[in-house]
Amino acid sequence: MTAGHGIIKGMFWDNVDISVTAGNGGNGLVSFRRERGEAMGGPDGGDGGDGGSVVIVASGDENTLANYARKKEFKAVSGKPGGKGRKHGKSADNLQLKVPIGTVVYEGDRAIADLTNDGQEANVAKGGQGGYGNAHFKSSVRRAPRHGELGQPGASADIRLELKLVADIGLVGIPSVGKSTLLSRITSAKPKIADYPFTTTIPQLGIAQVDDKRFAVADIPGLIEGAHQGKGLGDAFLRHIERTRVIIHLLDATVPDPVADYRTIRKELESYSPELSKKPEIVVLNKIDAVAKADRPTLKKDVEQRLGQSVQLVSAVSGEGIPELLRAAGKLASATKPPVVADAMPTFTVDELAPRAVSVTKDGDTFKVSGPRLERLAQQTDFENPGAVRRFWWIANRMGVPKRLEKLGADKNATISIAGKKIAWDQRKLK
Ligand SMILES: Nc1nc2c(ncn2[C@@H]2O[C@H](COP(=O)(O)OP(=O)(O)OP(=O)(O)O)[C@@H](O)[C@H]2O)c(=O)[nH]1
Ligand SMILES: [Mg+2]
Repeated sequence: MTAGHGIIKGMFWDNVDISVTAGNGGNGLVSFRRERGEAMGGPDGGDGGDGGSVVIVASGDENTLANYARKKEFKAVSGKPGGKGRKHGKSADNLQLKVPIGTVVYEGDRAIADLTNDGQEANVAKGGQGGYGNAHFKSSVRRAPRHGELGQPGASADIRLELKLVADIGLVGIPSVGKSTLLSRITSAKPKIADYPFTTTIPQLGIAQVDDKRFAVADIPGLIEGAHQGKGLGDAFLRHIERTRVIIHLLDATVPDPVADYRTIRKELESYSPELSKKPEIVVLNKIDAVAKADRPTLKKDVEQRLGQSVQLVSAVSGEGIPELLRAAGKLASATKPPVVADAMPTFTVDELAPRAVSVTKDGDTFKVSGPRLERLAQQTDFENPGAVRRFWWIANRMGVPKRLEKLGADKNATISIAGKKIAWDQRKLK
């Protein structure tokens, strides 16, 4: 599946790669009150504001992913630094990226969010937390803390957005069997209809009413043998029926061998995905108006025998057999759960709930320390500031890091790498 193949085949953007970066947290301020007659007042540095996250939001107002076709990088705003007088820096707003309902968000091959409802959100890059100002570190024993925290960097991620229409019923078949004619018959959609193959180049959606229930029906471009290798319009459009509940497989009753067409399509469905080929299916012989009444029972029987399953006879043009087909499809759809691609909504930041686990490894002359909590602390530590360094090592000590460094043979000149920073290990700071 190539990204954005839709531009060639009719400007229907349904697959885009973008990169997102959240805003950094604002730095906490180190400052002291200045009052008349006092050499130095208490610490009054405020906390930094949080950076904005990048949030993908499903919206009924959007139909394609075209907004993401040209612009590829999206950055949320950073939080403001803390101010004097304990002034809290302003937190930044989240950057909201609107996408059509039915968009699946991928990171690599993993689907991380499946936005099937209007307003549903996925936070794909969490904004950095603001750092504490020095006022925060004041205590009865530490009246004049000279360090604050740096803001935490915003998370970033490369993600792929894929639009998969959310339909109950998907129409499949080789070109010109009458899929679009059927869609126009059962819904108010007005797809293009013509007697040449590949008339439909972009998926179409319509709503069909069956008794008191409504069903979304998706009409997709015709498939031919070798579609999974890119023949015809290829098979990438099948993603739009990946989560339909039911497939209506349309055959042309007027061709010499509709069963051969059936097998061709089944093979393509199977090579696209085993899940897709397992969906409940209704097989339909269309264009029955063009078959003499007397020949219809024999045709039905013959096809059913060769397929080993029942088929329905309809005419999308005259309307014959359509109510029966709709009722059967509606019943099957109601009885089948819609498949969900992904329902987890993780974010790409270090997990704050992660255990305090740290790992210490040796790589040449450097000692690598990793672990979500300590890494976050390191990101927020200004290693030029002695007070901040003391706090870092105090916490690292409680997590058992120095002991493990010693075990690996680190001495007081050792260089330690953590969260992309190279820091010195000065044991004296502990004592
Ligand atoms: N006689 C008859 N002709 C039909 C019927 N349904 C469709 N057709 C004709 O078949 C031709 C193809 O119809 P489409 O609906 O465009 O077929 P399609 O399956 O959507 O084709 P692609 O979009 O190319 O995959 C058109 O000329 C239609 O008028 C039918 O029930 N009876
Ligand atoms: Mg069509």
